[in-house]
Amino acid sequence: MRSLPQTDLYGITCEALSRGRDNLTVVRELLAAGVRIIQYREKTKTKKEKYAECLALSQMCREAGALFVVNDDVDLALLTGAGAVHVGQDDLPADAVRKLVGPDVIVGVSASSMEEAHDAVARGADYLGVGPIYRTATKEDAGEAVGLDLLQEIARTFTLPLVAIGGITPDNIREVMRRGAACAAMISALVGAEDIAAAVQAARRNLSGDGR
Ligand code: 3NM
Repeated sequence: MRSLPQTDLYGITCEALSRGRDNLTVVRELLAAGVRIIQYREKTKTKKEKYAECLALSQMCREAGALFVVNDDVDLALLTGAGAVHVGQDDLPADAVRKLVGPDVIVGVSASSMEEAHDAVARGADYLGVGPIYRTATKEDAGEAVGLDLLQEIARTFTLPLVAIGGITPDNIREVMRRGAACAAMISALVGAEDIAAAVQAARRNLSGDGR
């Protein structure tokens, strides 16, 4: 079945923010901490490097029962048996991606406005990444924060799952989920944490209401 796993956290790689740890080490820690969606996102590596990392990460995720998502590179997603591919507004549109990946791979699309959400849904996206919810320095061209109100409006308009992204931390995740996100994507708050397992636990403590 082609659907996003029901889970709270969506971890995304960024080796430059990982405190000297490599992506394999970081993903191993995320999986051990119970994160069940891992997106491979690296903007500066060569295709060859990305291919080798995706092969290893895809297998690690499969063994852990986690969904492996490749950002942007549809070819890498197909070649490494990823369960999902995520594309932004400057990448191939979802209907074109679908032609390449077939019916079984999940296609996620980034949306930062109602118009982009409508377009992605019309083109058959399986989930939307909505953001940046809060201001973030992690993505240079992320633009101004779109905020929780847009997230809530999109959640009320569509039935597909929403992955909130941008500036999300263990401290603000509860509010993000309350406004209609199916799960919360984090880069710096997870891969940049000194203790990754502690960051995952802190997010889950907050979500369960024990953190305050
Ligand atoms: N996409 P952090 S914001 C990769 O708004 C990405 O679509 C965004 O990093 C979007 O969790 C973003 O460190 C960066 O803020 C998220």
